[in-house]
Formats: sequence, structure tokens, C-alpha cells
Amino acid sequence: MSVSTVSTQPFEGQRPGTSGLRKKVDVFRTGNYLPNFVQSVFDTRPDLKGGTLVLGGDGRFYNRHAVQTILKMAAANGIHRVLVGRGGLLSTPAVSTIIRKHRAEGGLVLSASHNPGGPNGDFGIKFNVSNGGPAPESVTEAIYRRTQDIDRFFIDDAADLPIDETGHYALGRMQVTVIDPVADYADLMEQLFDFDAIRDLFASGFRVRFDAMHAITGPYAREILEHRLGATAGTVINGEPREDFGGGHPDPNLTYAEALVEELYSDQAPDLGAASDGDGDRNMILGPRFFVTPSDSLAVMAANAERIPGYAGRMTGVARSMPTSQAVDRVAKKLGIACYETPTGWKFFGNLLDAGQITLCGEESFGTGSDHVREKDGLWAVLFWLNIIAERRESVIDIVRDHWRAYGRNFYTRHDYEALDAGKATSLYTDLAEKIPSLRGGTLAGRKVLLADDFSYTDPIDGCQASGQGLRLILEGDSRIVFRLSGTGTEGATLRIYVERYEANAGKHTQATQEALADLMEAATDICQLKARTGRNTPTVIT
Ligand code: VG1
Ligand code: CO
Repeated sequence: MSVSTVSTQPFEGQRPGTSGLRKKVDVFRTGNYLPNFVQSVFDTRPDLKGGTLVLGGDGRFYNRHAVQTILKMAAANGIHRVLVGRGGLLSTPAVSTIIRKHRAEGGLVLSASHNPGGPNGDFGIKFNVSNGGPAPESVTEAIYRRTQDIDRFFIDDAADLPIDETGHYALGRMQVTVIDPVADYADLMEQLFDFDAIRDLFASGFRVRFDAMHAITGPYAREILEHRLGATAGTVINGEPREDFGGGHPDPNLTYAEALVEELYSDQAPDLGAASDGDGDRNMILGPRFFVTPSDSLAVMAANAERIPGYAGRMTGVARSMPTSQAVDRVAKKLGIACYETPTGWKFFGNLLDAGQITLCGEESFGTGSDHVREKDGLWAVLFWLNIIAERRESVIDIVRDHWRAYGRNFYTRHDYEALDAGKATSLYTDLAEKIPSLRGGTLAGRKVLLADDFSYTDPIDGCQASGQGLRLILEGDSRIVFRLSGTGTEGATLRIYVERYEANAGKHTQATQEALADLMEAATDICQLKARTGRNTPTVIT
């Protein structure tokens, strides 16, 4: 067994986006594309040498190959120990759990999250730091800089390790422990939630359908919902992780979780429907014929946190990403706790969580989480909802409607225009950015524009600044329009338009969302000249 030094040349475009480096599988398979990025991580993070690394992914195509390559590179780079999930599998929140529990120096998550997988799909890699969370921008930028001048990588030319059996192995001087991907995570969930109460809820006949979308959460949901909590066998559907996610798009929303949505809108609807994404950090919550917007979900969770053992008496504050609706702000105000507004991407919550400034946080993009780990967490959110229901014994729809009565309703929608021509989308966005400041003081959809800017953020803990985080128009009456270009796509560009309107009058809360927001959405598409500049006037995804 010996270490080879392999000479290599930099690749363009290895800058991590909103959540790691995501590209088409073919790009990752080009020459040394993967080794270059991994070596850049090792070169930038000297503390990994002699330390522990957690490794695993969502099981998509190329996962197994990448795991074997990274293990050999880790050994050649002097990493002391790697904890790898059996079969190379670990959900994103499980990686975060394991880094924290085993005090690892960092982790590599192999996933392109909700992007489709398979040989023609996407692959991705993300580096998480020792708090269990995604590396902050200072770190991802340093890694990126290294990718630009990398000229060699180290690899051990050992045979592949048998990663399908738990146990201890040696790779050169490095220890490899193949761990059960689920156990640490499931144990943590048991500490946070009242499993007895949820077990009673299931025993009383409450029915759940959890759609794992052939991605990573299948084994986690089966163990926790069916085995530990006694939900009926078959509660979890599409529970086998597959390399191509069964040909589907593992994104838990009304468009891609089609079969689940159909069941929840049918006469046989279970009491709660839920789905998670490719890597297990997103969640969608449904009741019979009812969809809980992620922004409302965060607000409901915050308002009910006192009922949950892991959160009672310890809510310090909450945070939401800028485009997320302001529903949770109202809860924070009532609870008398802090509320922060951060740029899109979980990495911006890390410092606030570490400093104990916030307990819960979330994004409109089906992401909710807390200080139990440093990633958003899909199954955790489902358990949180189950625990609330077990305590309140009310239906999903009643809980949300009751919330609106108490706080008012923030009508909210996001329209995505995917796979736009990148050039056209960029020029639309740059021109809009130029125009935005001039809109202040004017009127839009009959409402005065109170603020019009490009969102920038100064981290309250370390003072780091992030600018260019989304164009926002704040209108009278707590209405908002926000524009962003996606930082996770791999095909052309995706424009996201987020629209929000507050309604205090309970008599108007049952209006259909799209109808309630139609005038604001029209103003939004007019302002950016969407149709004229992209030829599109129908979004690809509405949430
Ligand atoms: C999207 C979401 C963002 C989320 C990110 C990663 O980013 O909007 O809220 O944090 O995906 O989620 P963007 O830049 O495409 O809007 V995941 O489940 O892909 O890690
Ligand atoms: Co994800």
C-alpha cells in the first residue's frame, strides 16, 4: 500500500453555491474533477489531518464511487479516522448529528439534494465544519481559491473497502469505521420528542403517510416511525434509496411529490402526509386536502414549541431567511424573543445557533431546523408536527387555522422559472437590480413601496458581510415582493419570485393563495419584464 502524488490541473467553476458544489454527474466524472475539489478541502483545512472526518451521501449515482475515492484520499492526506455510513449512506442531518456527537473535525456530504440523480442527473459535494453545519462563506471561498491553483492530489492506491458491513477497517494508517447510518440520529430524535405521546397517537388510529421519494430518508423514517413509534407497516412509501430516485425528482413540493399529494387530496387521505428530499433535510407537511406552507410551518412550530420536551423553556430566538414569510416574526414578537433575518442558505444560521441566539430557524424552501444539529432536518420537522398533534389532538388544518386566527395570515407563494437561458436571466436580473432603488416611494399594486433594495447582511456574531442576497420590495401592510436567482441549479438559470401579503381579517383567511396574491404577482412579473425578456409567463413550479 502506498501513497501516490498525482499531478492535476484546475477546473473552472468549482465555487460552492448556496449549498455546496453541484454539477451534472458528467462534470464530476471528467478527469480529476472530484479529487481536485476534495484535495482543495484537505489543503484548506489542516485540522483534518490527524482528525476525524464523517463521510456519506444520499445514495445517488456516483455516491459509492466518490466514497471509495475520498476514503483513499483521506488516508493519503493523514486523516486519522473516517466515520462512513453503511453503504456510503448518510442523510444531511445525520452527518450533522454524527459530526457533533463524535466531535469530528468535519464532514463531506455527497448530495445534490433535491436535484434529480442518475447518470444524467446531478451530483454534489459539500463540506461541513466541526459544529456540524455547512462551511461558512469564508471557508467555501478559501476552498474555491485553492481549486484554482491546485496542481496535485494525494491518493492511497489501496483496494476498495467493504462499506456494506458495519465494522472497523484499516486503510494504511487511517481507521475507517462503517457505522449504522440511522442509529445516532434516531437516538437524538428520541431525546427531543415525546415518543410515548406519539406512540399513543398512532395507537389511537392516527394515520401518517411518509413519502421518502426513493431517496435517503426511507431507512430513517422506517426505523423511527414504524419501528420505534409503532406506525403501521407501509406508513413509509418509496422507502428504498435508489441511485436515480426511481426516475423522480426528489423535491418535496406540490409539483414533484405528486403521488403523495394525490393521496392527501383523495377520500382515503391519511391524517398527515409528509415528504422529504434527496438528502433528507427538507420537509413538506400536508393534512387531508390541506397544504402547510413551509413559512407557516415554521411559525406554527415556534408558537407550539413549549409543548415539545426538547424545546420547552429554552426558546431564545428564531431566524428565517429573507424570502421566507414574516409569519414567524409575529410569533417571536408575541413570545418576546429575538427574530433574525438572514440570507438564503443554511450556512447563515450557523453562528446564531452556535451563539445560542436562536433555537428554531427555517426557510420557505421546505427547510426547518433547530439547534439540535446545524442543518435543516426533514424528519425532525415531521416528528415536531406529530408531537404537537399528539399534545393538542387537533387536525393539521385546525392547528393552522387556529394559528391564523391568533396571529393573522401571511399569504405566501413562490414561483420558480426554471432552466431559463442563463444570459437572459442574468441580464433581466442585473437590469432589475439597477431599477429597484428608483421604485422606492412609488406605488405597486395599489400599495406604497416603503423600501426597495438588494438585501445585504452583516452576521451579528462575527461581523461577516454578505451582499447581493436578493432584490426586495417592501410594501405597505407587510406585503413584499422578492426576486432571486437560484444558487443550486445546474441547468441554465432559475429565477425565483416570492410574494407575500398579510391579512389580519379571519373572515378572509380561507381565500385561495394564488388568488389572494394575484395582483402582487402580476406587479412582480411586470416589473422584471418577465414575458418580454424570457418568453415565459407560466412558472415551472409553484409553492
Ligand atoms: C435553494 C433554496 C434555499 C436552500 C437551498 C439548499 O437555494 O431556495 O432556501 O437553502 O436550496 O437546500 P437556491 O439558491 O436554489 O434558491 V437543499 O435541500 O438543496 O440543501
Ligand atoms: Co436537501
